[in-house]
Amino acid sequence: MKLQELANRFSVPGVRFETAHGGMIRIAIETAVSTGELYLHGAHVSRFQPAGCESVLWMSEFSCFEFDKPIRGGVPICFPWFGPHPSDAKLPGHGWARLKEWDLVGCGILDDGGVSLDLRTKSTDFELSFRVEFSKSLRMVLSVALTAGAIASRRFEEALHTYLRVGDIRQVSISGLESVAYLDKVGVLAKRDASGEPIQFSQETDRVYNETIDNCVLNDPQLGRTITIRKAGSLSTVIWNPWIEKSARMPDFGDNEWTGMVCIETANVGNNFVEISPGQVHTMKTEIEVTL
Ligand code: TA6
Repeated sequence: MKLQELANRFSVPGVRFETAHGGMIRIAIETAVSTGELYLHGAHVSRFQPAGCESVLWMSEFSCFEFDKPIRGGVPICFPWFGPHPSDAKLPGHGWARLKEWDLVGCGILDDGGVSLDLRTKSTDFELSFRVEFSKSLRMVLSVALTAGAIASRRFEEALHTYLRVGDIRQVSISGLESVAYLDKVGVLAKRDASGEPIQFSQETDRVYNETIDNCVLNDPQLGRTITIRKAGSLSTVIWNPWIEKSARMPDFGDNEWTGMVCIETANVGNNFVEISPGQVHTMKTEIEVTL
């Protein structure tokens, strides 16, 4: 749907449709409770800022805005696999959902004056719905069903790969996963016991915590805030900071940007894959809330 059609069909106070980087259609939200942005490319939330707070999501200054590439930062939707494809290296990392042009199918005003957006996309096998609520907090709901006529169940992995802005990664801590064992993906894949303490960062960190329904709290002394990441329908949480060498290897990630971000990803990956049968809908939710 073109810009003018969108504006005509979804005329809601505080919602603006614009052509942004790379000619991509971006939805800009500006209300009394928060501001935000979402690209139809990948249904990619790229900005969220509650009133009275600094921006919450991190975006790379070097992100590509090309239709065959993912946007770097914000909240990429990883689906139906996480990381490299298990058997075909030619397929895009983290699946195809973040490379699709999603359709906006709904736009409304929330009780608190925020804005809700409803987006959809599909493939041969799956139908995806994504609801984003730009409220005092950022709420995202990813729902997955099999396409009509499916006769067999199918498995998938998924992640809302949220990039959060931090003052300095070397000063932050993440609580909520102290009692959860994890898969360490840095170097040789290794299972690690629960650390028993909040996560702090002094090197490249790439961890998959499985069998956890716990919320996480990011404590950022430099920005003087905590960010709570709540979740439902998710058994995995992924924690990532690329640190120095990996940042330098990524063309869409500035060499010095690693100090200002951390990923806390609400997911179902690895042994926590999801399997749904025809007629079933699986929903994964996350809420990101800032406390000053
Ligand atoms: O979620 C962490 C991770 O799987 C890392 O291993 C790193 O590859 C990151 O995702 C970013 O992946 P991308 O394909 O977006 O560069």
